[in-house]
Formats: sequence, structure tokens, C-alpha cells
Amino acid sequence: MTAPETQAANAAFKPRIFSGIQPSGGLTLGNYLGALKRFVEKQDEGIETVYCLVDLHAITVWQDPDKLRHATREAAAGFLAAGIDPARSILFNQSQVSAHAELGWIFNCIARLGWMNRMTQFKDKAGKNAEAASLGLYAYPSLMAADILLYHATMVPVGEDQKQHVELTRDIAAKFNHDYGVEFFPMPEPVIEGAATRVMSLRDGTKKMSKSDPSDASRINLTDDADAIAQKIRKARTDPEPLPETVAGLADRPEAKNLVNIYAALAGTSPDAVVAEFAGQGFGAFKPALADLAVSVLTPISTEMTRLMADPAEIDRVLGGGADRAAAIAAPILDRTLEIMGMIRSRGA
Ligand code: ATP
Ligand code: LTN
Repeated sequence: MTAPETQAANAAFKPRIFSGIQPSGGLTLGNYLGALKRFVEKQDEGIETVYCLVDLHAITVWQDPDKLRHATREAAAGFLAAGIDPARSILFNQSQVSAHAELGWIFNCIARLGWMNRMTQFKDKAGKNAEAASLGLYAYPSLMAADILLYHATMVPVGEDQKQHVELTRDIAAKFNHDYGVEFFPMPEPVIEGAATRVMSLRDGTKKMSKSDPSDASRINLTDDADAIAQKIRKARTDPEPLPETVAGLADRPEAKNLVNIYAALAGTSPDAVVAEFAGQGFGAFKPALADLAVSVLTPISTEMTRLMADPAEIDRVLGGGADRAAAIAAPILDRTLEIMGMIRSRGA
């Protein structure tokens, strides 16, 4: 639901969607249901869509160069296999458009330390030894704000965990507009929809399913084969109770709730409809049904990813073409930002 003040602020901007995924490992079912699947829906709604593999974000923690290159191509293959059409959406990797890093620096000078100190993802990722975290990990949300605002994007489809960063993006846009007396940046809105905005780990229903979790059993990867998917679901942590009559009965059962939400998102129905179908049945019946469903949805995607990965040059070509189109939108917006701030722009004059 769009607040009236956001609608007014964004009225001058054409609707445009921007979102990003880090190529910091293989894509998971959480990335697919929370982000990728909805990226495709937005593209199919006919809104202008810009999707980015944020390699500059990935290096906030150490990345082996060969693995980063591979993960970037594999993530691009995942986007294409899931239904992103490079003729209709712009798909590129962040580091090919240098304006991201430039606007990121500008926003480091707009964002306040107090704002950054509230970011829960930094606290989670830096852990107990925050002194040893990179400066980039701390500054990361202002680079994310730059990603979004560089395209004057108005909507940002993300999983629940990124809501705070999109709110920070709005704070940065508002402060820039206020400090320079302009209405230059829109107020982008997070778009968080559906039954799977936060897919949880298969080993711990209170932790987010994550591509960087050390336990491979905690997640389903888009590249897992049918046997691996079935085995991970069979071994997923649950409780001994049968499924309840209504979703309210799942309130204190995080693992059971997670599996019901995953089922609903994969089947394109609601968690209510899923519990209504399986009420009174135990996990001995529910898990095989979920495994079959997951395999039927994910197998075509992983098969297509394997096909695409056989031709990395073609993937690089798609990313290069996307980067050219992205840069054409970004360059005048960065230029105007620098001009507003009083920087001389006289090259080629
Ligand atoms: P990492 O483990 O390295 O933090 P990640 O798996 O969380 O990675 P990101 O690249 O940070 O993946 O996220 C890409 C998008 O996928 C974001 O919009 C994020 O909100 C969404 N997403 C990631 N994990 C989940 C999840 N478990 N459930 C729903 N959405 C998710
Ligand atoms: N921070 C996000 C990835 C990300 C992103 C973005 C998402 C970087 N830039 C811009 C949406 C819009 C993450 O870790 N999931």
C-alpha cells in the first residue's frame, strides 16, 4: 500500500523497478521465492525493470576471484532460467557500471553514522568481531541506496530482510533533496509480497535460509538435483505434531510454518489453503508432497541453468549489453547529481 505522501513525491517519476542479488554463492530457494520469482512477475506486468548482480556488494566479505566470476555467471543463468528476458528487463553486473561506486561515495557523505549504526544486517554479518569487518560491509547500505537511486527507481522488490535498507535509501533521498533544495530523487518503496518473504533455514526455523550458511543442508540450492531436494526436505527439522486446521495453529511452530509457507509459495496458493488441505496429517505425508512440488518447480530451472552455463561467453554478452543500457540511464542522473552539488563538469567542453 502506497502512503499518500510517497505517491505525491513520486508522481513526477516514471514507475521503474530496481533490485539486486549478491553473487556471493549459489542462489537458494529463499532467493527464488523471496526475490527472483517476483522479479519475473514484475517484468511480466510490463513495468520497466532493472536487475543487478551486485558484485561490488559481494566483495564486502572475501571472495575468491574464480568463484566470484563463476557465481556471477551462475546467478545470471538463474535469472534467465527463471524467466528474466534480457530484451524486456535490463540484467547486468554492478561493477560494469562505475556510476554505482561514484554515487555510493556521494551517499557516504549524505548518510549519518547514527543511521548506519542501526542496520541490523551489519550487526548480524559482522558478528562478535565487528572490529575485523571491512569498512565496505559497514558502508554497504549507502551503496545499495546508490544502486536504487541511480535509476530513479520507485519500487524495490526484496525479501523482508532488506526492508530496513530500503527505508535508509528513502532517508538518504530525503536528506539529499532537503539539503540541496531539490526534488531530484524519488522515495523508493520496498515491495514485499507473498507467502515467502522470509524463507527460513531447513535446520533452524528462526534463521533465514541463506546462501552463505555453512550448512548446505540448511538450504535448497537452485542447482540441487531431485534427489538432493527430496533428501533435504525429508531431513528438514520439524515437530511431531500433525498440521493444524488453521495457520493460527502454526504460531509457535517455526519449522512447520516455514514448510507450509514454502509449499504455498511454490504452489501459488495461500498458507491457509495449504493447511486446509493437509489438516490433521503429519510430516510423513506432508514432506513427500512438498518434495514433489519443489522438484517439479525447480527441475526445469536447474536444467536450463546447466544448459546456459555451457556457454559462458553468451552470458557475459547478455551482461555486457545490459550494462550498456543501464549506464545510459545512470550517466545523466549521476551527472545531474554532481552538478546539483556544485562539482564542475567540463570534460569535452
Ligand atoms: P547472503 O547469505 O550472502 O546474505 P542471501 O541468500 O541473503 O545472501 P542476498 O543476495 O543477500 O541473498 O539476497 C537477494 C534477495 O533475496 C534479497 O531481496 C533478499 O531479501 C532475498 N532473500 C534472500 N534470502 C531470502 C530468504 N531466505 N527468504 C526470502 N527472501 C530472501
Ligand atoms: N542488499 C541486498 C542486495 C542489494 C539490493 C540492492 C537489493 C544490493 N543493492 C538494490 C535491492 C536493491 C541483499 O543483500 N540482499
